[in-house]
Amino acid sequence: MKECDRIVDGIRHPWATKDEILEAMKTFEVREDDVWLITYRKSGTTWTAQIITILSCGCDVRKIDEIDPKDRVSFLDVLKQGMTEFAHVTTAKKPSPRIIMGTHFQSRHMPRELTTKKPKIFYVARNPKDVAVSFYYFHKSNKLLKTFESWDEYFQAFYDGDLVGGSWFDMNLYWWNRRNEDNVLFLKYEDMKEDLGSAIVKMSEFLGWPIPEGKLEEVVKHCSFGNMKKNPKFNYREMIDISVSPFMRKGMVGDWKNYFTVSQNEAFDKLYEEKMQGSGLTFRFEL
Ligand code: PPS
Repeated sequence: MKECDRIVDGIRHPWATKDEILEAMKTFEVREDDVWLITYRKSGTTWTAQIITILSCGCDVRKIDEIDPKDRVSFLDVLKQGMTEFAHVTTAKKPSPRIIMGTHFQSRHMPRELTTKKPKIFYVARNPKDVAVSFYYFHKSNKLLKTFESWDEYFQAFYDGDLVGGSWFDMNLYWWNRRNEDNVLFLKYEDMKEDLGSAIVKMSEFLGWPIPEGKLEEVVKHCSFGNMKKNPKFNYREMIDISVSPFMRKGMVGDWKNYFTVSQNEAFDKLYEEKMQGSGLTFRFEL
């Protein structure tokens, strides 16, 4: 059954982001030795989470295969099906150092202490046109999100920033403006796609978790789209109807060209220019 989403403080939230969660974020305790992964949805969360987890296991890829993504990725934002306790309650009880993955809150709803404490924060950004397409399929296949009648209807909602999680522009510009803080690493999906090895090295240096000699190639292979797609753990069957669209869909840069009409593309480019003007934040829309 598809449940309804709703607007709270001007931002659309999925049904699974309960009021209790939004309230708890105001006082959620952040620890200086936490590692956080923050993204706008469909920007490479699962991919980056996998890399961080491998780095946390000393790059032993056999160890990671024993870990279920559900057990390591603490999505604070939602009460998932089958969960008996809110993720923020479980996470508060975890010993340090905690790895807190997959938080999609806009700044006004994220834990307030993320502005006063200095945990390591990864922010991953992806060009908005590919995010839009990926998110479209996520709406179609996700058992709990609204299905749009058509791509055109969906495109308008994305353009208006009226999807769950709010505006792509607001979230990405907020974190871009914090990119120079020494505890923030701003990554781009397209850079990871172009040269995953360099991105992994950067991440390892940021964390201070070294890659054992000779292991980098193995980690790169393990985190390739083809390899992750083969792994049934990433189908998230309890949430996704994979007969509609798999979670690991295409994993590419430029798929938007198959969906944006010429007029949608022109309208979006105009909006993009207006919103991004003067920010210095740029994206590649093809590789
Ligand atoms: S979510 O639901 O917000 O957590 O989704 P998220 O994980 O952020 O994004 C899903 C998209 O990332 C792609 N993906 C990858 N691309 C390249 N390489 C690897 N290893 C990889 N892993 C996941 C995934 O396929 C989704 O993008 P699309 O364009 O839909 O394929």
